[in-house]
Amino acid sequence: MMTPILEKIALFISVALMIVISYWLGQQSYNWMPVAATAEAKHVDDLFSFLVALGSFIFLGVVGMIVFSIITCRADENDYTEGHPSRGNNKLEFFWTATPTILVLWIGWQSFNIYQQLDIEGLNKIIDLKASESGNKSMLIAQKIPNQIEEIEVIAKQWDWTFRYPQSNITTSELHLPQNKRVRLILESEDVIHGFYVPEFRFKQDMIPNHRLNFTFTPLKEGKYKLHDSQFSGTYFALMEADVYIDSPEAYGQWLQSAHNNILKPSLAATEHAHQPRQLIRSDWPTIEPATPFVAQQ
Ligand SMILES: [Cu+2]
Repeated sequence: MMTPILEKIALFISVALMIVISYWLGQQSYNWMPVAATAEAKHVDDLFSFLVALGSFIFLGVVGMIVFSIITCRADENDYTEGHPSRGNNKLEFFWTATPTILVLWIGWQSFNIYQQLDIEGLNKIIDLKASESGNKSMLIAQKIPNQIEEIEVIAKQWDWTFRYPQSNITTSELHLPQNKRVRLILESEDVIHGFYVPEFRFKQDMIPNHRLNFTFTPLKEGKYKLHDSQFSGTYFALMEADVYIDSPEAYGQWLQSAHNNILKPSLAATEHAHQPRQLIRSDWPTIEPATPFVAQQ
């Protein structure tokens, strides 16, 4: 048996140790993610690290308590008396009601803050309503739209991505982004709900038919990435992929020059649909043919 003062010291040391280990795990979690290719990715990684640290702390606390109890609180063999009652312990009730409430509020608050730092215009408008009431709206919009911004339209249809560069009058099947420059994506869907998802960008946004959503961000790391559809948008949705490049300003300029005579890639879904394997069992379920890629319409 430990004396009360020793118990307090042991508790203090184990909590301190738990904080150190949780913090360390939180820092480790930055390496579990793919490369962070945009400026905004940092916010999402920070939130993830915070959640990992918090989760580790709770996990260590609960498991530590169980292990501690197993070692120190064993009943003697043949001892069938009831244990110490925890019912009616107001202190304990208060503790395990207040702690999760505060934790959940804290997580919600952190997530909300990060979401506000991401510049999704269709959604920010709702939050801006309050500012417009007090007459600050023009100021807010002025802050939000810097002079130098690259606008790119992203058009999704079953199951093909199309990118339009209105400032350069280019239409392509691969997305090129200029490094270190603000980019505004204008997301549009022509049929059903699709999801724009590049893991390295930490950016996943649903695209809703008849509803344009603008998203502004800054690409940072040069390289080739892959765009996926994060929504189940039909039979061939898993083939709904596109190459995404972050180019240095010079390479981006060159690409814009050469893109007019670019060889455009055929849609993966259309190719797959054309080469359907012979099946023993046919379900004859109704399905939708892949939309013709825009190349064929020219
Ligand atoms: Cu889709």
